[in-house]
Amino acid sequence: MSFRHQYVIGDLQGCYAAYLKLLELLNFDPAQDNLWFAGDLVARGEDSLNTLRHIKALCEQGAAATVLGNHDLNLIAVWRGVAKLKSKDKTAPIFAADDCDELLEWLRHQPLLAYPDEHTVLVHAGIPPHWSIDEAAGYAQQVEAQLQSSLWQLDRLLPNLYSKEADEWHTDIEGFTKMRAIANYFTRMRLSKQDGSLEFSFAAGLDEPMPEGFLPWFEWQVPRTRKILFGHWAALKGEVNLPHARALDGGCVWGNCLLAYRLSDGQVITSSEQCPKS
Ligand SMILES: [Mn+2]
Repeated sequence: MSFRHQYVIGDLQGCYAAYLKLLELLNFDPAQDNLWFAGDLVARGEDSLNTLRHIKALCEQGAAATVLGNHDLNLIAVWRGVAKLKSKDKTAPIFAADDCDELLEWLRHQPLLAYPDEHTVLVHAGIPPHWSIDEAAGYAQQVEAQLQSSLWQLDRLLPNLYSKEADEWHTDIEGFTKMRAIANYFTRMRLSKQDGSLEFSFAAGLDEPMPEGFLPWFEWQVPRTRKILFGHWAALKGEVNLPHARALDGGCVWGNCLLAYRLSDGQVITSSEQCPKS
C-alpha cells in the first residue's frame, strides 16, 4: 500500500489536545496517510486514556504503528500489578476504563523497534554504539517475544525489567539480565560509553557537564545503514539532527512542542499547542 504522507511523531505522553492539534496541522487523513509513534504514548499529559484509544484504533485500521517506550512498559507493569501507579503519571483513568484490558493487551503486542521505510529505523530511546541495526532488531525480538507470550511468562519478565543500576553488556549475558539490558537500551538510554555501558542519572541538555567517559549514545561514530529516529530525551527538544540520528521528542508535556517528521523529505512539522495544565 502506498500512502500520501507518512509522519513519525515524538513522545505524546498523553497530551491528547496537542496531538489532535498536530493531526489537524498535518491535515491527517487515515484513509491516505500513515503515522508512526516513537513511544511513551502515555503518562504525564492530561488524557492518556483517549490518546491510547485513538492510537490503538488507528493502528487497527492500518493507519499507524508505534514502538514501546519506558512509560508504556511501566503502564503494562502497573496493569499486571508489578509496579505501583505513580501519582505524577495521570494514567489512573486507563485502569478504571471498561476497555482497560483490551488497551493493555494491544499495547503489550507492540514492538521495541520498527522500520518506517527503507532509510530509517524507529526506537524510543536509541540504539547503542556496540550494536549494528540488524543486531538491535534481533535483540528487540527477544524481548518482544516475552512481552507477547502468556500472561504467566509476562508476569515473570516484568519485575526483572527494573533495576537502579545498569547492567554491563557482555557476550555471555543471558536470561532476565539480558532482557533488562535490551529493554534499557531501547527505552531508557541517553548517555553511553562506546562499549554500551549506560548512565541513568543524566537527563539534561547537551551543554551540561556529563559524567566522565560518557557521551550521548548517538555521538559515538558508528557507520549506520539507516537513520535512527528516536524520542525519550526531552531536553534535546528535537534539535539533534545528524546524518544517522534524529531526535523527535519536542518536550510537549514540559510546555514545549510536539514534532512530526515527514518521511518523504525529512521536514519537521511542529505543533506548539500548550497542554492543558492538570
Ligand atoms: Mn521515555
